[in-house]
Amino acid sequence: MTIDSKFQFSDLSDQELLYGAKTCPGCAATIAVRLALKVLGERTFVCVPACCLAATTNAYPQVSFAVNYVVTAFPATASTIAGMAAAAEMQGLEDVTILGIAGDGGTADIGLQALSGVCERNDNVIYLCYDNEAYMNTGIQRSSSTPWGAWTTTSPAGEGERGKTKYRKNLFDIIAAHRVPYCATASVAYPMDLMEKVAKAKAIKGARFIHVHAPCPTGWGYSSEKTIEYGKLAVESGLWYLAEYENGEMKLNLTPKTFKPAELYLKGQRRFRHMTEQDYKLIEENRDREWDLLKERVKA
Ligand SMILES: Cc1ncc(C[n+]2csc(CCOP(=O)(O)OP(=O)(O)O)c2C)c(N)n1
Ligand code: SF4
Ligand SMILES: [Mg+2]
Repeated sequence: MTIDSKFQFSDLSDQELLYGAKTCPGCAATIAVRLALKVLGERTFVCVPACCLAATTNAYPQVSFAVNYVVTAFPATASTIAGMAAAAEMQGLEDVTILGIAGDGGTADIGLQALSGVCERNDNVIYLCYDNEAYMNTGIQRSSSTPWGAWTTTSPAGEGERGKTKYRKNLFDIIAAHRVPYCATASVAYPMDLMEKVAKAKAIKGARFIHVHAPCPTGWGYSSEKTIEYGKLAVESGLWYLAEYENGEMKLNLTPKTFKPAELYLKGQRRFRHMTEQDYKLIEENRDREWDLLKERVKA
């Protein structure tokens, strides 16, 4: 499945603004950030909270970001970038992009209140959430973005326990409900679509949010060369979707005619290895309910 993207390889800068990060091989978080910075360019001021990205891009005396970069407290990405945007405005810096980058825990859980404030005030920032579906940096604890049934150290699976017992929070819907100028989901497995969305966000003023699905070989339990394969399978099986909210309207960038079986995505990952046929079925039923709701909103 491909998406018609206006973003072309010829648009791609060969300038590297993120390199030397000490992430695990196959880490999608760094792929997302590297691609985003290629689009945003060197006049970008970045803020990252405690998360894998912060832990792996500051191995003293090295810093992996070749742009201005600050690390903030776990809940404070949105409030820090709000302050950075205000400072940039006071200094008359009109050619800069203020970019917050945080994990799913830092965004959907502890950072959500500050992010809601940014969206409500329509602060002039881009917020990119790389979603590896758990708190990876601290040893794989569940977040509100961890999918149903996934094993984590705080949602165990085994005798009588079936992994996470709650469905994930829909961050895209939450941010869109703030009526921000631009909000999108993306995946590292669809890099042109991801970069087109970053380019679109760059050209818009106000609060912009991009939620990037970011497979994690270490936390999900698969071998590192399969990151893009799993990213694609998530979309092809309908367990992640590519969408945009712009000018008050929701749009799907890719609608699979038929979904691949969820089992294809789930069965090779260690975090789902306890799952049964019945679990796959429940996941597909929930997927279908979610897609029905999604299609209704796109029609409206
Ligand atoms: C107030 C506070 N609570 C807990 C922590 C410990 N902590 C640091 S990073 C992290 C998890 C981050 O998860 P996520 O945002 O999903 O990023 P990831 O590690 O997955 O990249 C936690 C719990 C902290 N730094 N500050
Ligand atoms: S644990 Fe996952 S998100 Fe963290 S550095 Fe390793 S691959 Fe990347
Ligand atoms: Mg995470």
